[in-house]
Amino acid sequence: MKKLYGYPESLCRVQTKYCGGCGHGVIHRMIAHLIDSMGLRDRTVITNPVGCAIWADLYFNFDSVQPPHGRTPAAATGVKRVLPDHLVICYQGDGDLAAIGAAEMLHAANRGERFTTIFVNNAIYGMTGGQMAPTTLLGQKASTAPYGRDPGQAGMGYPIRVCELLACLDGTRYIARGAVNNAANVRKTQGYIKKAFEAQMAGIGFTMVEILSPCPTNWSMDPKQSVEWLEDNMIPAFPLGEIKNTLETDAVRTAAAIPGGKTSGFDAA
Ligand SMILES: Cc1ncc(C[n+]2csc(CCOP(=O)(O)OP(=O)(O)O)c2C)c(N)n1
Ligand code: SF4
Ligand SMILES: [Mg+2]
Repeated sequence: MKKLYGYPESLCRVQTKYCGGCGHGVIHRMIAHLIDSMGLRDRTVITNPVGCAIWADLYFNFDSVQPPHGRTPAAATGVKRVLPDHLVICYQGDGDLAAIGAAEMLHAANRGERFTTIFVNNAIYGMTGGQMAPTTLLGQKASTAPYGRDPGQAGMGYPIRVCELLACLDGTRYIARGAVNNAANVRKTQGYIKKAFEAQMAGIGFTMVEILSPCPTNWSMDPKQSVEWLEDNMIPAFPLGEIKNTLETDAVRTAAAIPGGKTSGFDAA
């Protein structure tokens, strides 16, 4: 009998601390499944964020590093440079990546560092109780924006579209945005992550997959409402799809530069 679904070896068999309906758990599973299928569990290092995913080292069954808040791209840079044959994953929330760690991410991407960022955008600071993040939508309420985000209010500004921002940097090679609102999008997002991981292992430069993810607790919704809110509000503001993809050209260039090098297929899903 063909086994269609199983518990990934790259996930520990423990109960998570994530709230019901949180997207982090689904995203962990996608990553774990891909690492198993690529046979990379012994050659993977993840740099965990400060945020709700700070506990990721309890859940992933491979090596991890815990840098301070927002400093994961700097740590991932060091790990990847020392261990170039490893898969290095820089896991970040929107507060971690786009607020306190914005400079680290921008410069790591611009330098074309060869790790893969998994950017979990839930439009809020989840761990600390729902403060406004750089990705909070216009009009969206947060504990620090109780009347909704208003660009006319001092200091609030506009939601940052991180993929589009990083796509214009010459150091970036593959930038995509997915979501975990339904099975079809989970599958599509897993395809994006697969492409990014394969590109990294082929030695091609900076790759990132942003994932729109519900935070029912801080959005004050139940899990079903939070998925609907994500579909009605987040997806229009942060369009899904591949934002930048130079992999085919880069694969040819990389293969040409390595004696006996081969191009690798970047088929999604
Ligand atoms: C230097 C520093 N400043 C602030 C904090 C408090 N802090 C912890 S997590 C966090 C934001 C997390 O939000 P996000 O990155 O979006 O992750 P989420 O919990 O939403 O997944 C903040 C501000 C901290 N731990 N360290
Ligand atoms: S607070 Fe939000 S991001 Fe954190 S575990 Fe709960 S649902 Fe997930
Ligand atoms: Mg967040």
